[in-house]
Amino acid sequence: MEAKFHFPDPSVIKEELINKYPAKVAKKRGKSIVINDPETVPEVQANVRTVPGIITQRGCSYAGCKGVVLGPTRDIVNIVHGPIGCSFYAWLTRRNQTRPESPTDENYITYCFSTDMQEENVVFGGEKKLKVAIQEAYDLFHPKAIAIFSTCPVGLIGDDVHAASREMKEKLGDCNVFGFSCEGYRGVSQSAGHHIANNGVFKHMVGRNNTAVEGKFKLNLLGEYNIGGDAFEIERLFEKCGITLVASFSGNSTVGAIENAHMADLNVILCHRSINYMGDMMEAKYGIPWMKVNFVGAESSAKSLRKIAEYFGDADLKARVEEVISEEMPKVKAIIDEIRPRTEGKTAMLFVGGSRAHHYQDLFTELGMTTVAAGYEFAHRDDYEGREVLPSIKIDADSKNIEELKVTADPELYNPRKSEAELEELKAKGLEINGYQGMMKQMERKSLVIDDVSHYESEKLIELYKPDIFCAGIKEKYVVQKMGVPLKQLHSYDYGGPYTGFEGAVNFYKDIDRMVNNPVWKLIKAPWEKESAGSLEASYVTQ
Ligand code: CFM
Repeated sequence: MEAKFHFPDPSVIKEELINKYPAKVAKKRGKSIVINDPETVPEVQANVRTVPGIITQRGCSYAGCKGVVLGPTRDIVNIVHGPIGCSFYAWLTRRNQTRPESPTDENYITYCFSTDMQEENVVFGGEKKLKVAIQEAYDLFHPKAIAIFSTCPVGLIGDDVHAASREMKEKLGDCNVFGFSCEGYRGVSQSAGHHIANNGVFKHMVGRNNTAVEGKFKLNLLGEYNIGGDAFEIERLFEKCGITLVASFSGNSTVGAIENAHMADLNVILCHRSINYMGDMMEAKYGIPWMKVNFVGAESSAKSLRKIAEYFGDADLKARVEEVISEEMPKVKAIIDEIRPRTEGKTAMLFVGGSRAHHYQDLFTELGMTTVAAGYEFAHRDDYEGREVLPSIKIDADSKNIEELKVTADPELYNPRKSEAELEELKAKGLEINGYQGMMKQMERKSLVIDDVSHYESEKLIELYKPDIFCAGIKEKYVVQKMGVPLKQLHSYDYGGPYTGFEGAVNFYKDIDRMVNNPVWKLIKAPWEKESAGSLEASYVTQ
């Protein structure tokens, strides 16, 4: 397909992005800014430390562990061991929704639990305070599980959150207490926290309940955190198709479901970056294959449902999936026909965490828009180039910091759900079994792929391409909008969503239409359009 957008010479753009940096920095950033070629995907430098002084979009390891992976499970009491700020900023800030089965069911998501570490605890140790906090939470709520999250000072002073958790677990008897060494500095980004969280959830939760689950087609949904209700829409589709969702990791999920997850026959992975470890470990221990799916985009949702039906290889399920798709698609098509003439040919840039910068390109394609530049904050090379590059990824000191669990087949529970031959057959049918192609093969030639984009680079990109929409987060939103370009938050969805499945696609089309066709943006003069552009301006208060 011919690109609708006429790409400017990307090497000139790349030069513009880095030429103001000191030579050493320019050299380093140059490796993370690549010109895409979907046929021969170039190597992207990813998952390396951000250059000090550069304004990054990234967060910390604690954010990835507590906020991202464990946070959305409603009946775990998540205690943050550390000063209050870390807890406060992880409290309800991700819009992950949950739906308890009854009004009396446990739901701690709205709470903010912290040990509120003070100077005294930093100097003399915080374990005593932590144990008191665990006891207090237990006495108040009697939860099934309490998880402890370490913030930076905890690692610095050497509090042993694991020993404290073990001691309290034994003392309490009917409450699963476990800790995470997910101090903010554990890795170069949130990504380290995802891995630490996967290890802990696998060790302390999965496999604790061997009760068989009823249902013919049983799967787990991995890497779906129910932001803006995304998981609800996927659950609706599964239910319509007759697919049984055993556990979701971890949007709209519960401790009980996760403990029972190994009874499923398939893991489908949405966000590869945050949870691929869980897929691999469950495959090794229980023989459950995983498959990459994408429920962002109407076409992708249809494709993913078909892949699931193909995996189970059941004629009735395949027929039911086709029925559901033909029930759902007409309303999507009707909206697309109305909106697409207004969005066709427009351009988008996406700079988000570790998977949405890829997935949301499908929705823009459905709107006839071109993604001119995209990148992840903290993904690894496999999320860009595809999992086939995994063996060639160099393990550096930062990644060595994070434990790689040695997982072997469970002597009793290991049961390969598909034989090698069956898996090969499914792969031949185009199912990405235990695989992920990454973002770049789907992007146009000459588009830019940028890892850990800096604030300066984003401003330059906007100035040079003047995209019709920029997708990022709250930190970027108002700066970008002051430049006359609407910004769609793809972390929190602003106040919108869900954006998954068919209903979600319709929501997204409408929101994007409203944003890119709003005349208000033309009334704003971007800094470089003002007369004084070029001279340095500053405002300060004088007496
Ligand atoms: Fe996965 Fe996520 Fe994302 Fe992510 Fe995140 Fe997120 Fe994200 Mo914000 S788990 S990598 S660590 S899809 S919180 S729900 S939106 S950066 S692109």
